[in-house]
Amino acid sequence: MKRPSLTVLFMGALLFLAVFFPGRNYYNFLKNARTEKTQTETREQTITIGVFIPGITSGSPIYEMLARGVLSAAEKHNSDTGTEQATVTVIEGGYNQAEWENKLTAMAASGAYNLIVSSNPSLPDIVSGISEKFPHQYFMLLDGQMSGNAHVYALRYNQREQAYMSGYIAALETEANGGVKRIGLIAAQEYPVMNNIILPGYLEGARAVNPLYTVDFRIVGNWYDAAKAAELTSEMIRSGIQVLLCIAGGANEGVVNTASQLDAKVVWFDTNGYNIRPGTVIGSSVLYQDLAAYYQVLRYLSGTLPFGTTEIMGVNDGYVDFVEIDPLYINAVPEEIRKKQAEMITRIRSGELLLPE
Ligand code: RBF
Repeated sequence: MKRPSLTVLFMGALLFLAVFFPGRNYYNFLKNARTEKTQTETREQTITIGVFIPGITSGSPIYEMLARGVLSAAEKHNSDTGTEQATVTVIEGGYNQAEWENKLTAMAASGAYNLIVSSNPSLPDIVSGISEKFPHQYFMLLDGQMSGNAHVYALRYNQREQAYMSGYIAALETEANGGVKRIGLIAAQEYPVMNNIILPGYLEGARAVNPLYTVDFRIVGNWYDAAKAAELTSEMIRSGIQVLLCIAGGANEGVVNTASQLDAKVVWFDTNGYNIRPGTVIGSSVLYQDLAAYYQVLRYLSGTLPFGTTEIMGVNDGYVDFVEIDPLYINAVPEEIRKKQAEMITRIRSGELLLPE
């Protein structure tokens, strides 16, 4: 009888194994091992970033910039590395501020995020408690201040400069029309940065034009009630105010609509607002929070973010600005006023006018 060749014996053995041990055969084993390896590698390589919006993104320029900046940084990182390594999830905390701590705690407790990014001056207090419970969680807090925690990086803006530039243009415009030496500020709520930096900076800017200026400061009570903001605006305009600064998120709409109906002017804060109502918006004192989020997230992704510190960014760092190069600004504001505003900005840039926080 002819002896079976070695190859035939080997094939027979494989067939036997495949038929009688289907779940354990070598091919399945290899396939599983490969899948497991891929999953492990993916798990190790993915960098998950959770963005917590303390409020609602839409209508709040500072949050729109935050989300945009983080998403762009992840895209840039992924395209540079040719991977899908960085992923971003945006979670809105909503307008009920009492719920923010629980929502943020849930994000940290889930362990799903290598980094949690958020923004506003109330976050440091909330995060210091959460950080004690989840000491391995890393945070990036923009528009806030928190130093000395090795898992938290913070960045805030020089809002004395931002508010000063707003007060200056508001007073220049009011002066040009004559009338009461009073400008308006409509804020959604009171908070330390508002009361101790923005309001005094706005007044300081106006008083640099004329020391007799005062500010009529009114509070909406939340970041969304445009009808209430409209009511406050019309009261203020009827009392003689011609220019108002609004810092009220979604409620700003009520200020702009009413001002344009009653022929008053608005100074916009945080983003370029000239196109929101051309001719009514006569100033835009901006923060480049989109750039801040973008660059700081890229720094995080490259492992160079200085956790444990707060960085303060102002006009001369390129993060605070007053938008002058915009046809809508040029159309809305007489040259005489634009010239004076430009001179003041030049004094800040040259260091002649120092406005440290
Ligand atoms: N700014 C917004 O534009 N929208 C908001 O919903 C919003 N919510 C805030 C909630 C709290 C508790 C605090 C302290 C600030 C909030 N801000 C909000 C203001 C924001 O941090 C910043 O001061 C202003 O945008 C001016 O730059």
